[in-house]
Amino acid sequence: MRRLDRLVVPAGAKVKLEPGGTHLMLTELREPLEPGAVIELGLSFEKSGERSATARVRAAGEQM
Ligand SMILES: [Cu+2]
Repeated sequence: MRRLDRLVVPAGAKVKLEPGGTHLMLTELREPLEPGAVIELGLSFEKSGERSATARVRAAGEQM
């Protein structure tokens, strides 16, 4: 795994974030995440500003 400081998303394109590929890794959490919970993520884009997205927490190794 290699940390990216930025992820380039060309205009009009989609980038899929998923386990085993490019993914988000949440670190330094204030509390543990419970599988099945839905969390809100704050995303910061260079040109389109702040956005939010939701994600369902999956157990490690859980199939998509
Ligand atoms: Cu990772």
